[in-house]
Amino acid sequence: MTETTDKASRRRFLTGAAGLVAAGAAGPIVRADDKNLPPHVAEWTKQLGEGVGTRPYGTPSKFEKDVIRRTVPWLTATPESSVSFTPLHALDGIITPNGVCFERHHGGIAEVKPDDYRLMIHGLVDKPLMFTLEDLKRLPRVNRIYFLECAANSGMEWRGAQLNGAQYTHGMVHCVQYTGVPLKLLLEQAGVKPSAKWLMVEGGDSAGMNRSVPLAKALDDCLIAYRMNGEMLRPEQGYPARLVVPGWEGNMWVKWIRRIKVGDQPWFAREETSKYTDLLENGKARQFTFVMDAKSVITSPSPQVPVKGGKGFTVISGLAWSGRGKVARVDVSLDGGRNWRTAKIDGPVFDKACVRFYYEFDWNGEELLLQSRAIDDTGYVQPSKDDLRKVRGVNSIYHNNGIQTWALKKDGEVENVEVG
Ligand SMILES: Nc1nc2c(c(=O)[nH]1)N[C@H]1C(S)=C(S)[C@@H](COP(=O)(O)O)O[C@H]1N2
Ligand SMILES: [Mo]
Repeated sequence: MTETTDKASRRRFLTGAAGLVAAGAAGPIVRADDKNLPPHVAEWTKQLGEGVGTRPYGTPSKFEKDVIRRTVPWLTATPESSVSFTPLHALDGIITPNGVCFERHHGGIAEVKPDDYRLMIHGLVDKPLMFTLEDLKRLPRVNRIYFLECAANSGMEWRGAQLNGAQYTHGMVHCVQYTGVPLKLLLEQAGVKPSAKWLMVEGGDSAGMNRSVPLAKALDDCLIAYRMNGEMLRPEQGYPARLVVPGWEGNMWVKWIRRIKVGDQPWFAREETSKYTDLLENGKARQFTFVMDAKSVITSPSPQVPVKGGKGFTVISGLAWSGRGKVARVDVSLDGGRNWRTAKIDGPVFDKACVRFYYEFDWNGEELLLQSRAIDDTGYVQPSKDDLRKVRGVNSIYHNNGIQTWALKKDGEVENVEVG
């Protein structure tokens, strides 16, 4: 077969197949270096691949090397007290792969030796207890899928559109399956005294991060988790054990957890009252804003993943979550919030976990203003950024769950914008 007839027959083949493919996705493939494309035998088909055991702990394909946690260097003074963001734009489904879960540390990653790990429970208890990691693993365990969102997620967006990418505007969230011991079980073993109302929870990192957690929450659904997505916690996520506080702000999910002191009032660590409050317009501050309200974001298309191939059949994909319960519905708008349509939720819907939503439509190639809003099973509707500013002002950093707008331009590029 000569080059010319070869190309011509392939073109005929592609034209014939085009009807099967959604509009916009297909087009004649004409490339100079087409030796890997049908009807040729691709280079990877002509030789044996690497054998088993050459990759004892697998990593993603080298062609996915850009799907990584990223930082915004100007956000913080030091990398030890900083944040890296989940590449939400490049993921799908509801589970965040362990290697790309965002990290937030105040004193760097503690490298805790598992044999030297201890969890102490003391204070207003009948019997102070000390658990080793092996002790924790001997106890009954549960598996739960929960999102974790830093209270500062979207914090740079209070005064207007800032960061160009879902990874940066919304990437301080992850959702994994935890395996661990219900905290209730440990507290029951210690025997909590009737006067007890609060726990002081402390981490073993150099920040000695500590937080006050109401006893009622601890007895309700908190876990001492030692696994995520089946494997042991990653060092970045608190190896070998962390507190899981479902639906509540990330700073309470103390990593490398080493101590729980039971008390009758909140502890209020040095940093806690000063930092984790929301400053309002009138100079007052919101406090005890533990729950993360319903929120959503379109992850694709978004600034880091423009629409390729022009108009035609297009899938909008996004994530929604609520710290108050289940996501009941997600709406999508193509016109900046004037008209809303119900999105399709696909995959499991768990309490206080992310859900994946899709909206499929035929893009006419005109500019659109893409938005999503989450509605949870308490009836709460995710507010617009302006409605949120009316009650909170713009001075706070925390708890920005306003509706995100992406402008989809005619050339397929996407930009972070605000609508009035
Ligand atoms: N010991 C300890 N626990 C910690 C922190 C910390 O710096 N030290 N950071 C907290 C904050 S502010 C958040 S948002 C979450 C982040 O969890 P991740 O790193 O698993 O994403 O951990 C929390 N737990
Ligand atoms: Mo956080």
